Amino acid sequence: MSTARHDFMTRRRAITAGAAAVLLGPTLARARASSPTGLAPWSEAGLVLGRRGEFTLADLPYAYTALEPFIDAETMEIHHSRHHKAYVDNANKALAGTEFTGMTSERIIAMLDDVPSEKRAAVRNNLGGHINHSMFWLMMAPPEKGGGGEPDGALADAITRAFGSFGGPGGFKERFAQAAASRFGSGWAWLVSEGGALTICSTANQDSPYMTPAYSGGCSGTPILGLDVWEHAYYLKYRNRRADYVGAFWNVVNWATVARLHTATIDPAEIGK
Ligand code: MN3
Repeated sequence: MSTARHDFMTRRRAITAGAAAVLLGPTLARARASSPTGLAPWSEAGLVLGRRGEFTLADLPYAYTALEPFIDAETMEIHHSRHHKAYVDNANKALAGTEFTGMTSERIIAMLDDVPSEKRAAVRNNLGGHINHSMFWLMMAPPEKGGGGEPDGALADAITRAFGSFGGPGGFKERFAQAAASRFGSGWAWLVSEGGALTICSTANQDSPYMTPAYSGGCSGTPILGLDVWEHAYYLKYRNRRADYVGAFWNVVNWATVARLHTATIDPAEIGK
């Protein structure tokens, strides 16, 4: 690996590990204090490949019914307890006996070229699915617990700088919805940050902005907001009306979490605070 490449990967790993720490917030501080394993603190939430070679499926931080009527309980239950669980189980199968023990999911998917070729597709799809969904659940909140509304502070300023406005014509919401609508088949729409500068992009299947551009289709950076546009995420309630699901999503976006993730991409010293 060249020095420049190595520096890039080291920086990238520091940033991605920090994003996981910020997502989990105070839980991590408790985990750090009590963890007997010596693993990174967010291991308690399943984002580190444990010494037994296993990721775990964390409980949602709210009930399956909590995002009603915007996202229905049956969809949430199937999505989390079956789809996400399958990604966890299959990622564990693929990574069993490999050298990645103790690494975060974000770090492993950022180094797919280092994964043995016969396991690479399984790791890309299933570990990608695990990290994407782990973040997705935390990027939403019930409206009575802070979901919806609009961002403020530095995040609002960055959005205006990048897209002209939050909700105006041609602004952030319209462009993000367009990215979600135009992703053909299954995938994700993302708001990503590089050093605080924001872009909107989308990935296919379970590819992630944490992956290198060759895998992410050029949608790279630290994801701070993601929307699952697989049919399993909306079909029970919205049928083929993906745009209606995207419209409903704005009612449950956890902007406080998005803002913390954004801050961490500007100032890594904020990591873990
Ligand atoms: Mn999904």
